[in-house]
Amino acid sequence: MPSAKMHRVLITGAGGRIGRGLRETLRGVYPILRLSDLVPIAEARDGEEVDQTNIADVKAVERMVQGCDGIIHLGGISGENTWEKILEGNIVGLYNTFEAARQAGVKRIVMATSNHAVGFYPRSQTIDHRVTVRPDSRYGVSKAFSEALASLYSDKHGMGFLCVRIGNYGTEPIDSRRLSIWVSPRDLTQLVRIGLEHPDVRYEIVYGVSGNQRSWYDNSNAHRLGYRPEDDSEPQAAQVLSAEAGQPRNRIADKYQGGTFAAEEYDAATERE
Ligand code: 15L
Repeated sequence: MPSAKMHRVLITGAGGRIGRGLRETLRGVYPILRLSDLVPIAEARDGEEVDQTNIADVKAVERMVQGCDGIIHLGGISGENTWEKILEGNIVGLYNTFEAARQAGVKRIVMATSNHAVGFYPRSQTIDHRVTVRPDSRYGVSKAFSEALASLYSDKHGMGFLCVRIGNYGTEPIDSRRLSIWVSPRDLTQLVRIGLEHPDVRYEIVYGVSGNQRSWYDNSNAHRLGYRPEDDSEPQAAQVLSAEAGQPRNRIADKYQGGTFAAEEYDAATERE
């Protein structure tokens, strides 16, 4: 089992919403945070290194991961997009990152996978970490790919992976769907730390959601690893639901967990349960 001692931790996609959040909540937790993005980001403070890398560029990725013990991989495309963009950021870029990490001796990777890897499960079903993937978009397929690639690098090369199927990250839930999949900054931070620091993580899938009463997930695997969420969307529920009352609805978006990701481009003649 790889040692979980983290000296330098790399965050890819550090300029995005989750990256900017983790930059603050992980500040001072590890001696060095290396923060990388495709675009320029705020300059380094004490205990930080800032880097600009396109993860589709192998040589640049090799430099990016050099000297890192752990990686929080948020880089790539973070929503539905053209196949070309998904291919470059979430398939080629992902492969480059894992392969460079292997060569550089990185011990742990926390992979930001997504609820959209399983977004075609109906909302009527509670799913756990063992279900077959059921992506709701090209983006969701790329996240399923990330889980498969992580499994390969774990089995074949002994690297440790925590694949976090992130719901919706933010300070509060923004709509009725997000009441079920919301994750607060402190709860996601807790999960990320489990991924980097837990002594026994070889290959695990967990849901990156707070302790929401309306959750569609059985997150017992996260609990088994010590996750104790501090937040729940429920206190916001009445307000979120009343703000949404009377808005036009989409049958497919409302039926499946992935919401609009499932409904977009949908043209099946019959609905799969
Ligand atoms: C995701 O995976 C996206 O990265 C994020 O932008 C949201 O769309 C989120 O899912 C969601 O489902 O709300």
